[in-house]
Amino acid sequence: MRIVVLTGGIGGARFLVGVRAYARSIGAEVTAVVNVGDDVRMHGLQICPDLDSVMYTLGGAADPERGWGRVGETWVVKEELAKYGAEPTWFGLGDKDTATHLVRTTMLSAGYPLSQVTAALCERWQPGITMIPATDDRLETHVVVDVEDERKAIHFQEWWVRYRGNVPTHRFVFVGADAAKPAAGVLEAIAAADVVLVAPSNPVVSVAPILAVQELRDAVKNGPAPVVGVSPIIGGSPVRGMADRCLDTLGVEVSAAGVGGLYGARSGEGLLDGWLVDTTDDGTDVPGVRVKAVPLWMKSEEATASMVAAALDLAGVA
Ligand code: GDP
Ligand code: FO1
Ligand code: CA
Repeated sequence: MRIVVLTGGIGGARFLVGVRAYARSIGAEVTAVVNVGDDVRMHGLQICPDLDSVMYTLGGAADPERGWGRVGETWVVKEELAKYGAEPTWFGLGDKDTATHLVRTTMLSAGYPLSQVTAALCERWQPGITMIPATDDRLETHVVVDVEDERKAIHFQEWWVRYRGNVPTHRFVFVGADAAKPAAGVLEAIAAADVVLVAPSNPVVSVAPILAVQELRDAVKNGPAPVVGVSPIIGGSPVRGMADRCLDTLGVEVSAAGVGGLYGARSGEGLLDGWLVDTTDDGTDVPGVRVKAVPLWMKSEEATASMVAAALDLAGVA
């Protein structure tokens, strides 16, 4: 069996730990199509937070408390940059993490596409799945905000890390999405998939930028594989992260029904055949979509693998 997962960073990475475990138990192959909208160039380095969250988590090297970056990280580079007054000082580059960005930026500068760079980095981390960025082209999430009485678009990282999303926020823009093509291998993986899973990732700033690549979205929507999503919202709570702020901006209810409706039914204008919600959200209705309720707290690899089994069951491929 071939499983394709559309994923963001921390939530998606934890989900993929369960996907990998379940896939191993049945001899399935897993390809993760990873969001690049969070990517940013800082201090001359290309930083890919969602790719790195997935790579470090599956490589057993992620910091479990912070969720992003490396466990056992040190911050000498960050302190030294601050002593030069080198902006932005609000963004932290860990020393170990910096080595990843150096290798990545060197390879990109030499002309390798991000998909090949990612494959090269994964030779070290052996994530046990195939990781592909949604696109090799530039695609960045920017956020239209009001700061100091001025309306402007800032990078998603500035919105989240500098302002913690606590600024009047109007909309999210996926800069470059119109021209972006799926990265090498993405369309092939979707065409060969037995099932496409949408991870319990942030629907607005992790999954939407992936689907903003039109050919990628069309391939999922019109492809042969059933599409099942997993709700990132449990009992009206985003568990951790900023999904509530993002959904508020879109005027979408922070609920399993709200996010399910945002993705919509594949039989209509949307994407989903099935929608997995938590047991506290049993009774959730998404028109045109099969909904099933199972525990969705990713508290262990086993618990998460059970979610995956339920998702494949809902897809009719278990
Ligand atoms: P990011 O890119 O690092 O923000 O991570 P993702 O977008 O992949 O995932 C973040 C989302 O994961 C959050 O908005 C939460 O809604 C969701 N999430 C985190 N932990 C859990 C969990 O245990 N269960 C479920 N269902 N969702 C979770
Ligand atoms: N998050 C923070 O809250 N503060 C930081 O200084 C920070 C730096 C950083 C560096 C590399 C990286 O891969 C991620 C980093 N993050 C940081 C996490 C990141 O801002 C977001 O959590 C994700 O982009 C959301 O998916
Ligand atoms: Ca993200």
